[in-house]
Amino acid sequence: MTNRKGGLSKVFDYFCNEDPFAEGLSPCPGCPLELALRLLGKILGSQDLVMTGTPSCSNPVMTGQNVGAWHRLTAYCTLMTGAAANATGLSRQYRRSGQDATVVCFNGDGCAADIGFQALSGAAERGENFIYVCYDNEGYMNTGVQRSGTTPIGAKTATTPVGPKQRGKSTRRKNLPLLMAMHRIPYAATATLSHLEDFAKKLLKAKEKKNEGLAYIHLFAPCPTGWGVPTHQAIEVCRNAVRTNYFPLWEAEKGIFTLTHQVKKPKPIMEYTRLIKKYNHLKEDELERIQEEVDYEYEFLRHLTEFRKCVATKHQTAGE
Ligand SMILES: Cc1ncc(C[n+]2csc(CCOP(=O)(O)OP(=O)(O)O)c2C)c(N)n1
Ligand code: SF4
Repeated sequence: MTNRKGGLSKVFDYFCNEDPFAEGLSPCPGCPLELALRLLGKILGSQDLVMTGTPSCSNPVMTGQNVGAWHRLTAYCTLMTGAAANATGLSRQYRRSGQDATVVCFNGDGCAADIGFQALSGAAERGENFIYVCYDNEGYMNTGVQRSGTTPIGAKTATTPVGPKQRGKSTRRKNLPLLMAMHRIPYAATATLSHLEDFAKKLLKAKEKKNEGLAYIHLFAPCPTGWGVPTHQAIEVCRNAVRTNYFPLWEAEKGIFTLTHQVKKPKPIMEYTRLIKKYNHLKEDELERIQEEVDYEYEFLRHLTEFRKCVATKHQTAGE
């Protein structure tokens, strides 16, 4: 694969390992889940990769269907409540028996932010040695598009309908990646599928950092079926999420934040919502409210990135 200048394309440099997945997985048409899992396998390499997950859209891909496996990795699926506890057991047992293993606990946001949050937070605090990937499609998609803690304000779902008495979800989304970074784990990061190099670098960093404690990646991914996104535009939606600062790309190492992609002139939130039917009902004032949420969260994040300088200055003053 070559880029426009005839050299090796940077992004393909990261995907040199063999793809451990079979051809033709079966998420819904246009779903970026297949891309996410294939790339994860190619980037981390299948040699020591152990996947674990819970009931969700990613589950059939990991467990296979009927008697057929869809990949050649070691995989173990468990209950939503205990996802991170299960990954803890796996990674500890591999270490105890002296086997190299990169345990990746791959779950939806319903599991990560709500049903399995207690186990995830506990694993972060204890410093367990695995990678947790939250595949954030902003709802419980596998069971019919119910709202989750990461569903944003205003979004229409099966449990936050639009009608005379309700205008989609009435409360704001839980900022799960920030909550995870606040555990001051060795590594927490956001990623999405329009910025593959960024995702690849973060996966490799997570693999390295998980030897010091939990590494967490929050992967933003639209659900074409549940959000009403045209099947060819999921990646465009990811890109717009970054361009509007709806989903900024950052990483935090032990609580020190860095933006990994700077957006010079952020687009208005309308650029993001316009391709997504779950926001079709929103009027101007409702969009303004979402814009305020985005601006607040981004400003908060920006202040966190400034904190790095305070820490550096303090150390310099102390002569370190
Ligand atoms: C404790 C528990 N509650 C509810 C369910 C039913 N259930 C199965 S899959 C699923 C949706 C999971 O949503 P999420 O984790 O966000 O993953 P997605 O389907 O969106 O990929 C639910 C609620 C369950 N398996 N376990
Ligand atoms: S319901 Fe959504 S997230 Fe699940 S497989 Fe279909 S498009 Fe993907």
